[in-house]
Amino acid sequence: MNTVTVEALRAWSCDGLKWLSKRPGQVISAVAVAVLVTARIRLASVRRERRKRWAKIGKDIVVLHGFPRGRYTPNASPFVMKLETYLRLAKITYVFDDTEPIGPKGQGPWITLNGEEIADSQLIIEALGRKFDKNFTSRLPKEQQAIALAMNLMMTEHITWGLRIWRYVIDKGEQLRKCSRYDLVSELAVYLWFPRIAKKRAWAQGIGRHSEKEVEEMLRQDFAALSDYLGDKPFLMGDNPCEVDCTLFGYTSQVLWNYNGSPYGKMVKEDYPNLEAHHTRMKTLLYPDWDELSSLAVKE
Ligand SMILES: N[C@@H](CCC(=O)N[C@@H](CS)C(=O)NCC(=O)O)C(=O)O
Repeated sequence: MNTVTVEALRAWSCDGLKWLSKRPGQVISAVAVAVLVTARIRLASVRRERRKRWAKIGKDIVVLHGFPRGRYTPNASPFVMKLETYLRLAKITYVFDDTEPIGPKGQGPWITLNGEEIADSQLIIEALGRKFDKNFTSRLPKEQQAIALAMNLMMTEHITWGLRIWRYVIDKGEQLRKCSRYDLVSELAVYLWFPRIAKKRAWAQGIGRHSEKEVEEMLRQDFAALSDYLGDKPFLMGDNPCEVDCTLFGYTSQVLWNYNGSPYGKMVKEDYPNLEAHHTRMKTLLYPDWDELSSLAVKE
């Protein structure tokens, strides 16, 4: 390069820098956009790679995508617990993955099976039941099937909301953070974002319009109904566990282990001891590795 060209380049870059220094806002925005675009491209490529890996995991092996393991329970989400318990009850081979807990419908859990993604614990259980011929409820008399359906919905569409109110609105995620092992970003989300979101959603659902005491009483009625129906039977529908027992176990796992300071753990233990006994029965039957799964998070 001759001297004239070098001088021209120098003058040009000085002009450029001067031009940029007069527009700090535009420079910051351009850098921010570039960082965001790069991050999105990188994330998309990481997600593609993960999916390739999950698709190759093995024929008919379920990849269960859930939230990170809990400190006291295998999972702090009742829906993940419900699904994992079903997989164990049905003896379906699965691997647990917590790298992407939120699935294609914007919630967790979800699964990958032979490269196909399925979301929603209930739809997953139904799909697996059909595929592996493991629909336990369908073998029951119609009357019991109807009761199982109603109890399942009472838990997933009613008890869930009451528990969310306690976990996020009353307790502001404090116990959830204690019983989970989240990374810093998730911890911040639980602390700053979840309580606000949960409050809005609970209001929209309707339960958020009631007082704390009213919600507690509603949940007491739900637990009482479950306890009355269970009675002296080992499982809700009789001598053998079925899908609705997995749902109940998902919820008792939360209230008995992850809701310290709430009225619900005490309620189940003291007023509905057959629900606690059901929890222990399911845990003994299906989670011989409960301690390893839960303490795994603590030891790591
Ligand atoms: N109907 C869904 C409910 C799952 C659900 O509510 N998951 C919660 C975690 S326990 C979730 O992902 N919440 C995030 C959100 O709704 O934005 C199922 O049965 O899987």
